Amino acid sequence: MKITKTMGVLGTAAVASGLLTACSTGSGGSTATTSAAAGGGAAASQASNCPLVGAPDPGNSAPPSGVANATGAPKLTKKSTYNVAFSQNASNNPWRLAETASFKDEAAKRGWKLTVTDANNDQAKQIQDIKGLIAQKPDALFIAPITEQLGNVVKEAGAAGIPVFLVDRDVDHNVAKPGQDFVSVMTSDFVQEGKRAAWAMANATNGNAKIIELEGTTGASPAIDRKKGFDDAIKACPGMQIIASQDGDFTRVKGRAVAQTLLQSHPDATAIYAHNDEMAVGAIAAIKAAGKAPGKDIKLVSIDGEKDGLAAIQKGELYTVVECSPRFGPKAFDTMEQYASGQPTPVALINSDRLFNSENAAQLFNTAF
Ligand code: GYE
Repeated sequence: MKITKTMGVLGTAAVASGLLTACSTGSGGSTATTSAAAGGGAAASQASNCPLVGAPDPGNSAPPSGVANATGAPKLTKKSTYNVAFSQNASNNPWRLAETASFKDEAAKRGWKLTVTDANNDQAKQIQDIKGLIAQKPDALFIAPITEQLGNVVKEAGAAGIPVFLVDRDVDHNVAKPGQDFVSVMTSDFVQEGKRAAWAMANATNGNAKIIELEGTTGASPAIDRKKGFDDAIKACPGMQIIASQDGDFTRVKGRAVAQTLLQSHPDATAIYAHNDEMAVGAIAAIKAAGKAPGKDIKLVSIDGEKDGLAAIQKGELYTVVECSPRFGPKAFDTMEQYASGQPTPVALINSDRLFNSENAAQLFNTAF
């Protein structure tokens, strides 16, 4: 949890750089955020003792301040074209595919050479992938670390003189130091995503919910922080409790299997908080298989903003999705060029994200991935 704290402080910085919105999905950015999830509302707040009910969307976290710039990381020489590499941790969901596509599109647009490896959701393979990429000596290395435990191999890349940029997940800063062992880390504010999800869940349930939580991959920073943000936020609501919480590995198949088991052992459950849309879509199938109605008997909230998530909102099965944009290509390469040109480069950059609900899911469907 030290990492989380560090990110909280560092995270305050990067939005101010002006680069940060580059990764948001299109021009909508944070402005597409709505003031309240569909349903809920002020009238509902009278019925429950939960301050989140009827409150406005907490939105994105405040623009960061006081983020250090990278000073001790390997230098990057400015060139007219670059040879870069991206270590992707998996290709098992639309989010990962959209992220890889964003890197490939952006490299093609700039005429850069890009090598992509896919660790197939396997930490040992990702470590080998990264070692292989280090041996190829790319100008810069982009890594989407599967868990926070990848600090050692990140450090190894830095020690080999390669500037490393972390995207979408973080590593343990006690092992690999931002601005030294790697240049910077770019993510959404996952704690804030968890808070927004809790707010949406409170409004979906009028502040009374027995919640099953489907966690992302154990040890992955979004899983740690989405849990923290949600769990902290619902403490204000005595009627909301997490009755079971288990790793669904960010996948549809596992999300469905875990939801099925937990719905059986907790027939009193009234809500599911899934750390990503894939697990929510899996859970919707499990709810139906259990003879219950998603969106009615069991309220669902999740995070990401994939097309299947927005489609589920339109069917009334999923209440709210907090966006987490996977489109890192432009921001990652802009940050790298900023660094190559010798300009101050923040060690942490935080995205702004939107919120999808029944009021905007149809309209924004084409902006989803
Ligand atoms: O939410 C999930 C993916 O690291 C932010 O990982 C990312 C998460 C994203 O597998 O769908």
